[in-house]
Amino acid sequence: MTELILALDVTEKKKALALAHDCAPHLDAIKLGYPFILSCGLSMVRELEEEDLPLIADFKVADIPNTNRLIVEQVFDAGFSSVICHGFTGKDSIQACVDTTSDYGGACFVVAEMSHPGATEFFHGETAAHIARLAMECGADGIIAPATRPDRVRMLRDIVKGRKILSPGIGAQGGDPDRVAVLVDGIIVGRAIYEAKDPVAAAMALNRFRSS
Ligand code: 3DU
Repeated sequence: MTELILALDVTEKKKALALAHDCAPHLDAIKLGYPFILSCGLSMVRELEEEDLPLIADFKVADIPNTNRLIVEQVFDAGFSSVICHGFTGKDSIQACVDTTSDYGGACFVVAEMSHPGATEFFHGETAAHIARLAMECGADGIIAPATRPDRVRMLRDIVKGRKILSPGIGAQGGDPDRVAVLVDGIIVGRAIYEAKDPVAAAMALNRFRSS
């Protein structure tokens, strides 16, 4: 089963809530990040809880361990069920995110390699593999890996055996769901759904991977 996760990077409150509501039956989770939270407010997390879907906080937490802990506490107190943190900060910072997450019974995902072209300057090759290994050592629930590079996802899969890979980059960034969905546990899709003429139809079309 490959989950479908909507990246709700919509900055207009009414539109965001309507999109989430209409697409919800075809989704497994909703990912919220800075665009939505900074424009609409953290209190929106409680409003979105009505959709009865897990909410993932994509704040790419990347600070010293103590600050990471304080951030992750705020994330779970706000009503999220998962958090995404960066891994380049090193083992102690990842561990702080994982430990705080487990205090709340949530899930923590670590960005191993990003999906955009510039990612190859730093987040690539052995560095990404190293981050993925650290994430596993720290007890993270999984990693984020790029749908734009299925070969890299395949390589990272060997490291994160038994845990999850969530993968953004499908559609607007050029990733092909037919190539990636079989390799991962969840695809994260934003613009290909929320900018579509018919977002519900777009979500339904991507929903077909849930049985693959
Ligand atoms: O390109 P889309 O519109 O489908 O959005 C992808 C989402 O996933 C967006 O929220 C972005 O911030 C997030 N993301 C990546 O695209 C790539 C990463 O490596 C990590 C997160």
